[in-house]
Amino acid sequence: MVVLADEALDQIPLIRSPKHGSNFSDIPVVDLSMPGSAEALVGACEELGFFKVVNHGVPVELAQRLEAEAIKFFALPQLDKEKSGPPNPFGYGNKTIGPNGDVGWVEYLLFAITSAPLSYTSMSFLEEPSACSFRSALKEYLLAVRKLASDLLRLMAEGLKIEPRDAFSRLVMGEQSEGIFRLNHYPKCPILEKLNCSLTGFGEHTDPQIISVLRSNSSTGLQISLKDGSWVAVPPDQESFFINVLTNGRFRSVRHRVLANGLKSRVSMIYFFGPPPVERIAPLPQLMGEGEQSKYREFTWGEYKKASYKSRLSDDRLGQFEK
Ligand code: GA4
Repeated sequence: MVVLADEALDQIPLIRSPKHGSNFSDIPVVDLSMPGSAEALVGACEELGFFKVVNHGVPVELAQRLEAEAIKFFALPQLDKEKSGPPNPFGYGNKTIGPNGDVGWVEYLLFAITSAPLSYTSMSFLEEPSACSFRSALKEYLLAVRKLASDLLRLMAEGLKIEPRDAFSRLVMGEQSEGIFRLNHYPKCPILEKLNCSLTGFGEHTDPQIISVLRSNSSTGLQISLKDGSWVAVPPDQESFFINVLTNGRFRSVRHRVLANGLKSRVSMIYFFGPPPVERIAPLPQLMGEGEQSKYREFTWGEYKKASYKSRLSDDRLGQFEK
């Protein structure tokens, strides 16, 4: 066992993997400017549940502006940041993830997002007049990414030949739909340089929502798990978005984690799109084969979310709804 002489690190699992794990060059890429992008998107969802989007129409500057604001916030004295926490579940969090004992080498801001009209949970630091540039960067970014998610969900319906074309997008764009936005900062950790391992930044998990849109700076760290259970590193690309999708069993939601290698800090921003709490989660009849039964008993997003918050990050959250 490796013992780190830093109390703050004691609780965080170390992962014995080479610092710069092998890069995975086969991440499916969906180019929104190309004909056939709907089919490419469906293929990627079936195969991996994870893909990269290019030519997405979101100006790179929007993400860069928000990233710069986030860096300013995370550079504040710890006590100032903590005025916006602890997350219950929204607010500023440091090392603790969720309510059930998960920890990681990460600090973050979690916002609840309502879609129509767009609004987000307030936090103590956002009330300051000096947070005006943060607020405007956040709003513009959320609006642009919301449009991207809606385009992707329409394209998915097109690729699956589902009518109406907004069958998926309306689930997550309505007044009652529940979005979450997460700004993560994985700080440098110089002590790791000497060890041939990484710290868990964000432990392995699947996202409970329907679609998540991730953008990070150019630091490595994100890994996904392939069907054979092996972990591969996703090469960072600050100009693209990485998409994680879940739809009722036909598409899988990819298991992923973030490692903090200690050398360079990583900043990521993820917008998670969920439906309204009363929405029933069930396979679309159009996607079921003849005589095929759903593997799961019926449940609402509200019930699923409640169960999620009782779980640990790495738990199989769908398992308890199996028939
Ligand atoms: C994983 C995906 C999102 O980051 C998140 C996470 C949430 C949290 O950080 O509060 C959860 C986690 C996530 C699933 C299980 C529960 C809830 C932490 C946790 C242990 C914001 C989300 O919606 O679910």
